[in-house]
Amino acid sequence: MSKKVLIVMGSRSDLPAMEGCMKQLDEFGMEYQVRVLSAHRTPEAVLKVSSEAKENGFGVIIAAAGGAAHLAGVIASSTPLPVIGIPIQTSALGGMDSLLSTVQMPSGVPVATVAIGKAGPKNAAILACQMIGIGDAAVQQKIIDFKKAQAEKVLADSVVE
Ligand code: RP5
Repeated sequence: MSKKVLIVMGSRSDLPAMEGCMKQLDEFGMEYQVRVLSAHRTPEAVLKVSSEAKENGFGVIIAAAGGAAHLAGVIASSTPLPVIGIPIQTSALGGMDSLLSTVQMPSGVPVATVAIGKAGPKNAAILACQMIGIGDAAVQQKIIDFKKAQAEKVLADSVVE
């Protein structure tokens, strides 16, 4: 059975930004669970969910937060699973705050950080499937098909007149 993806976001206010992530996982037919938990408001709950994620059948964790975005890093501290961090765009600082606090992890605790803005959540979903696809040929085939279709779409519209 394929491993699931665990999505954790810091607030319900992150949900609209995260729709592209869920949509992409749906398109791959990937099973996932979504939790709203905060590194600052509910730290014990974050650590419980992340430390139990592997035994609960998850293969990758996607963590999205904005501002002082410590969520992905805290999750990465407490699981052997790969963690993908999504820096949520903020009104105060445009998401540079989220990006730097997600990406600048200390040595030994990596977080694979994707872009601020629309591409980030979608790419997090694709990257999660690529990771799970290493050990699951059916999932990897979906990535191969996706990339082929994407390239064909670009090539079909490559002449600008
Ligand atoms: C972060 O603070 C959340 O991930 C969210 O992006 C930001 C604002 O949260 P709310 O005040 O809207 O709940 O922890």
